[in-house]
Amino acid sequence: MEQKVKWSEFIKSAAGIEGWIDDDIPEVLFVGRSNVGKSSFINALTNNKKLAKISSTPGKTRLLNFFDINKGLFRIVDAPGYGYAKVNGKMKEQFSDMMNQYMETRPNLKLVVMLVDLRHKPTTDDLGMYKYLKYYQLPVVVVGTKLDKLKQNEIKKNEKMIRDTLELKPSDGFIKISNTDKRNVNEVYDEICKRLEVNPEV
Ligand SMILES: Nc1nc2c(ncn2[C@@H]2O[C@H](COP(=O)(O)OP(=O)(O)OP(=O)(O)O)[C@@H](O)[C@H]2O)c(=O)[nH]1
Ligand SMILES: [Mg+2]
Repeated sequence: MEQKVKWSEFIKSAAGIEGWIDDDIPEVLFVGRSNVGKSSFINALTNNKKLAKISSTPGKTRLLNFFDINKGLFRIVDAPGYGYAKVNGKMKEQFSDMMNQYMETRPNLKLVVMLVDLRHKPTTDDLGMYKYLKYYQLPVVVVGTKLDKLKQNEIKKNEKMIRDTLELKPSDGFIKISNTDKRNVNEVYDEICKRLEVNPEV
């Protein structure tokens, strides 16, 4: 696979507004259920297995993690996953406060990539997240992960199930990927660059 991301670097983690970076670089927020493959995607895209931590204990991180892509072309913001049963009420509250604050007030936020597992019907949490993004009129690209786990005859069927369940708008992109075999990972990069109106060739 051609390597489109020539440079990537972990910048910092932040729990709230005091940790955000004060500049004009556009940010792409990655949201999705715990275990869907947000961190794996960041590693697949950057061809760096160690960049984002792939956690064996989901629901542990409560921070937003900022990554530089191609020296200031844009930043990826990796968010903790939602829908993890073991987080208690207090942690859930902290999570949503942090996420709401970021999504509702961050001027750098230009695009949200929402990841869903291609094998499953979107959950109530997924629906809630999608509705929330629409309510705040945030541009969304939906990325279906774990394409490698689907049988050929499930691909179209599952895409339709996800589109119908979320009631996807025609303006929202939908890209099916595998972080394992890297199928369509570069397509997500191209779509991000298109939405941000930045030059993908660096
Ligand atoms: N087969 C397959 N496995 C994947 C794919 N993407 C991620 N995984 C696996 O799914 C598990 C969770 O991946 P993560 O990238 O840590 O998921 P996450 O969304 O960052 O999870 P949280 O950080 O808990 O929110 C890991 O075991 C990955 O190896 C994929 O496209 N195909
Ligand atoms: Mg993660």
